[in-house]
Amino acid sequence: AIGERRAKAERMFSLMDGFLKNDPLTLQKDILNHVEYTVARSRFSFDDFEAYQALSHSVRDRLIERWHDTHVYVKRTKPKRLYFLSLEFLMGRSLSNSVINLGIQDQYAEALSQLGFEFEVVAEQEGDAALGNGGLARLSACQMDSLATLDYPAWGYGLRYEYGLFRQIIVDGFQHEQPDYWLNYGNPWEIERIHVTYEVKFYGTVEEVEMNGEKHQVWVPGETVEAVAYDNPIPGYGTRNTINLRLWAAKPSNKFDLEAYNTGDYINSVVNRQRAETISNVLYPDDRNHQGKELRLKQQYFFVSASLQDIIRRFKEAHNNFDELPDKVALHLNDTHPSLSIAEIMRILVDEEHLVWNKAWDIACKVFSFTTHTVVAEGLEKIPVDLLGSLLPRHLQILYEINFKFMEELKKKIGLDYNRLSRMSIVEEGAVKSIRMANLSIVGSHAVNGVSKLHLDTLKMNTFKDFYELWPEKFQYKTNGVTQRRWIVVSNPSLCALISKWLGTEAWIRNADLLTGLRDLVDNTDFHQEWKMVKKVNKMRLAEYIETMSGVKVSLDAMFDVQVKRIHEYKRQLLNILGIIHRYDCIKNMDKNDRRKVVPRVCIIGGKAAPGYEIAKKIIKLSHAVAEKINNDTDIGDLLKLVFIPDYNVSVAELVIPGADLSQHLSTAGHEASGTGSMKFMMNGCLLLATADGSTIEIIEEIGSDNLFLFGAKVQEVAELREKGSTLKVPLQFARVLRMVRDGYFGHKDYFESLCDTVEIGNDFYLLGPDFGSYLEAQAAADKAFVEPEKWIKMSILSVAGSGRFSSDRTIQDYAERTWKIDPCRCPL
Ligand code: 9GP
Repeated sequence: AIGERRAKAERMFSLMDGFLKNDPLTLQKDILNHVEYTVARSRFSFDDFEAYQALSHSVRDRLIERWHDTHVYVKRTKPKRLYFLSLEFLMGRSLSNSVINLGIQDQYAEALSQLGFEFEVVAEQEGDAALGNGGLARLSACQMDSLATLDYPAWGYGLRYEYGLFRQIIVDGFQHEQPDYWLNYGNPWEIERIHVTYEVKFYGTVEEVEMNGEKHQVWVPGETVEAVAYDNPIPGYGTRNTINLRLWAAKPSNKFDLEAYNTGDYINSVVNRQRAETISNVLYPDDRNHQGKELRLKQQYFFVSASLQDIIRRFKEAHNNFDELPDKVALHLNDTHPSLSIAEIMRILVDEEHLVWNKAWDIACKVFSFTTHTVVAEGLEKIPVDLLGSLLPRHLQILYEINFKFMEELKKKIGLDYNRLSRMSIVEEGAVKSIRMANLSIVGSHAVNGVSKLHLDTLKMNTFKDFYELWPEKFQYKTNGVTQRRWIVVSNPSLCALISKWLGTEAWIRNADLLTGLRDLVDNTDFHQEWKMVKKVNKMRLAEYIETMSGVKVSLDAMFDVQVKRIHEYKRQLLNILGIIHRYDCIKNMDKNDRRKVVPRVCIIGGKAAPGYEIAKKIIKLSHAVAEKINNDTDIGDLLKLVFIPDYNVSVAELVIPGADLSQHLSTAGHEASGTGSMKFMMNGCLLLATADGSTIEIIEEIGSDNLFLFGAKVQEVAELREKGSTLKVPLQFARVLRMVRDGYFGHKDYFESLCDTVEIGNDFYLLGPDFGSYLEAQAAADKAFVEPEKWIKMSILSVAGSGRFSSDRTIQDYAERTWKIDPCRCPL
């Protein structure tokens, strides 16, 4: 039989032309073939979008080849594997990133140009895959890129939402949400795996049965849905390794509801089956509040169940003993969204594989690790027990059992300290009895990670203090990072070329620490000239975009000052807008002479507000109202402009970030777990104006406080300031600009009243008033530096030079070595 198999394999191999070739001529042929046979258009007549479709299919062929090789190699070498479980991945576009990582961008550009197309124009045809909300989701995408590049044997698991994050459209300055049915035009980057399906069960009852004289709990489900796998190959850079992001879609199960069919209720039974698909329909658009929604819980379990079935099946193919699971499998919980995995793995091991509880629990605790992305306890997920018990009755029993055993252990350690016991319990008693997902994740994981040093300190001292005191060794931090492949190579090709030219190598693309080499060039005036040109090119690109989007013409000589991120009170976009009003007010009151000294600014704000977050929506409206006033004031001219960039997403970020001179990160100290936008901006030579929050503290360690503009209360001062309440002193300028808004200077007097109330003395939780003075000082320092171009350029170079530490490669390597204990597994060329 082996001989037969080998003969067959040899024959197959002889039928192949070997691996796909990457010379421009072959690529042209491939593109044309895909135009004709995949897109089914005539190869003599196709447009940019059809060219994009054909091109991406030809790239996909190459990805699949490497994906297969990686898969086969990993299967053969059997290393310990990482499975990264995340309900959100904000991938953005794939084309440019893929051809760059495959190392065939130039060949494709040439191939397309010979066919009469331009690569950049064709690449613009791609829509964003927005299967996530904000920081957490984009971080997952960066980490996938790093896992592949560093050759780790890893897979991501998530959900294939049919509607990604809503599209933001602005009508009269108000945010409206439109569904993002991103699959409308097909998705060439995914591979539907019709043969990889699992049944996922919901509802029903638990029955006790006796087997071999022992009692067993058997879950008799009330509804079954099918999970179908969609694979998304993720190529590494400078390696053949291409890993997999497996996303699940819900389909009606093939099990027929015979009774319904027999009673002749055919239409209703089809409609009921169709309901199954709603599970993976839509991404929840709120980035931190998911409390108590049945569909959300269904999504979580659906993705957890399908992923674990898949992982366990793969493990069992190669092993016949669960003792080996912790040596072969690491399961990472990206926030609490996948934390039901802990109960699910216990159900599988105990109910299905018949392991004894303690053994199963020991295995579970060894395989799971957990990262939290939140700061405040109120932001942590809780699931009402009633909801969980009805949807997943067996899991509720398991969760109670986990908690019971944990509480017994705890009592032995801390005695009958009931307050502490109740704080640490997985089950929260109270008006709505709930399961605390963070407590579950901590109890069931061997490592709990914060996303910056400061974040970990906050977790240790406040949020998870009780747990830290119990298990100090579990708590670690891995400061976030972003991938330089996406955030320099793809989004800023001119800077990429400049860095490679002056460092004399492209090795920094795989090893961002090499960027420190730029420090040696900080005084080189030739280098400065080229640096300046790069920024100018990117500013031109951004200015064109702004004009197309908003009709506002902006001057390239102005400082481009950007704040783009989700709109949240704690991120303090309102502080920025009030600062802009102050600037406007000052200019209006200046004479001609003083106006000559003003540094012209283009203030750019962008970001989405969760659809139900009223105050955030008012902030968006205020920025439009202020923009209208300022931009139409001919007396001010180019001295100040304000633009709101609608529908901020990954591909818009790729355009905005390289063009920014200054970027603002204004969170009240202690509220941003890490922040990753700042890292992208610094990688692009943009200076930061920031509070000492999240990973900014580590950015300061790296580039020095002289190379950014720091302001605001420190984290240790925040509580004291809050305690002062209505006795707090705020600068007169703050009271003045707030009054302008209240008095209707920008219209909509009544509408903005409640927004102004949130920052009035005594009510100002995020401390805009107390921080306003130092904010204005930092802004003044930025103006001063901007008019000394040499100084500004040096600061800009040093920012990029110090950004290597904030590469997601560093983060991932740290996780791999200290938490997951996995080794690279590099597929031979
Ligand atoms: O708010 C945090 C942000 O500070 C952090 O950088 C990011 C990645 O760790 O996660 C964000 N959290 C979320 O997006 C949702 O909690």
